[in-house]
Amino acid sequence: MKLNGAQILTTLLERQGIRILSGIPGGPILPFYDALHGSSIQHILARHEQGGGFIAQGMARVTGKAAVCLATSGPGVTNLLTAIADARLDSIPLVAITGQVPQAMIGTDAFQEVDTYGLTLPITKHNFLVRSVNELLEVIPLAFTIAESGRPGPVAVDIPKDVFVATADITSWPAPGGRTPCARAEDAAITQLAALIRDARKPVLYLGGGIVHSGAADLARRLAETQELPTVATLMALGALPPEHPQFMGMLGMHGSRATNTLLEEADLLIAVGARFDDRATGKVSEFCPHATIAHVDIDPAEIGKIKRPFLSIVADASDVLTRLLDRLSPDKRPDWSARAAGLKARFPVYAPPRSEDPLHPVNLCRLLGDILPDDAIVTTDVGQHQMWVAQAYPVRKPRTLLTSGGLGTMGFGLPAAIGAALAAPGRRVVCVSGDGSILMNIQELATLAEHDLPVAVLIMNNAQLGLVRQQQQLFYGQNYSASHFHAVPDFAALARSFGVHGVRIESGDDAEPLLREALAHDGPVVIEIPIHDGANVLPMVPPGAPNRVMIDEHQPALTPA
Ligand SMILES: Cc1ncc(C[n+]2csc(CCOP(=O)(O)OP(=O)(O)O)c2C)c(N)n1
Repeated sequence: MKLNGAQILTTLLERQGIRILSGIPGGPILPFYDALHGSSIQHILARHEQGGGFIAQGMARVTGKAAVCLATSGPGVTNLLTAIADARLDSIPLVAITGQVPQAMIGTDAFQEVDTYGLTLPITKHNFLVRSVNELLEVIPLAFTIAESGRPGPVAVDIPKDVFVATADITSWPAPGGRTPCARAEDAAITQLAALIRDARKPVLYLGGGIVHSGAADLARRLAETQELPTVATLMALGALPPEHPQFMGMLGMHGSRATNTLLEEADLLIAVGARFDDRATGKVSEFCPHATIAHVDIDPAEIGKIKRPFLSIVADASDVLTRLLDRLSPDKRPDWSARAAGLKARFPVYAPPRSEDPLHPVNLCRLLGDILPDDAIVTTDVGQHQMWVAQAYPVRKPRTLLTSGGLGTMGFGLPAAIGAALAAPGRRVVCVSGDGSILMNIQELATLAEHDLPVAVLIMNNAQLGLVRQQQQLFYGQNYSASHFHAVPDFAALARSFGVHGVRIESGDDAEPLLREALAHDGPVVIEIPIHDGANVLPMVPPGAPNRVMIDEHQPALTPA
């Protein structure tokens, strides 16, 4: 069968099981859009390539499967870079397919030519420049295999226009790519880890995003239960254990609770699984878990010893390690340590004034959202104070129900990621919690949302500020508020309506609960703007670079600058 490159790519993606992809067309990639026209694949027309990239990320983060985004050469590619880099830092399987000028014009400063290969090299797990139509048969399945195998990540595939239009005789199709099994952990290492746990008096289980990627949350919960292990999570692992679980201590690090960070100070064994000792989690690394022996389980050998040298390391899939570890350990009790953890947890809850006094306090709003939404609702966030309030106070009960830009911390992530989540999980309620700064970074995707009439609610906590910046300036820069306050803030409800999206504004004197319930009951897309105090801070907070025991909290709200 004679097919051109665009038709071959379309068939390869169909055979991969791709049902939906997102992007924006342009010259060099137009042959592919032409082929897509007759395909079963639904194309979501984003309004900015970064939006398209985050729509794909939303799909990938909900399903765990690689999702696809498209961009044309030049500005299409440069617009997409942030979403690719974001996927790299959070280990999200993404296949970014980009059009390139014809090969004969590469290197001539042709119209809309950029070196996509060069630009994506440092921000992808792997990247390809396809040089012939036959190469597509090898490269496309391989791109999916690389994106999903081991530690997931983004793969960029740059395809020159002449490759799209060249033809080839196809006699057979390659098998679709996909996750390949990784090497099993050594028996001896698992036995050693079991012994460390058995001998520990004050062990703590430290879960990172790898637990979610590996689908190992249930195994981690069983380990925590059978061994009485107090368990802490990074931002990316929230949902691995439900917040009310007796062993769950919440998020650690810069905005973790005093209870969590204090417990880690006392631990004698730290079992890190799928976690990368990120600086937001560890604080000053040399003083992180000062009394603990460290065991580090990670699928990526590059993570072992990158930040903290472990006593024992196991390079393997978390599911494999935890399954075999559970087989080796009989149930154990640590009543003193459990009581210490429970006591700290009870003593240092996340601070909020009583709801009746201050229903619009952001922590109370996040709790209220948790009361209203079903357990399987998907919450996305943007980046800033609102993100941290969600992490601290919204009850994330299941893996893959909180989608947030953890590693890159990209403002503008939330709305398009919510669109992707709604596309990938039809029938589920999706809420994007955003700030008045972040939402403007991809506000154009309200048009995409309106076009597809998806059940996405966008809740904007409006403090007329870049709140997290203002907070740092208040605490660490002598209240020198440089470029953190907005003097022109749009009417977000009216803006939403102009996009064809239902818009609601809750006023500060309103009874928030019934209004929020009513707005969230709206079937289609809705934007809910809520004014919040412009002085509210995310507390506790560990000053950047300080050890985690140095926490500013509501009793000590400000520091003078160094
Ligand atoms: C693309 C991008 N630019 C800049 C930053 C730095 N930054 C981090 S938080 C923040 C403020 C976010 O403001 P807003 O979205 O209103 O949220 P708030 O903190 O007020 O809740 C800024 C500017 C960033 N994370 N991402």
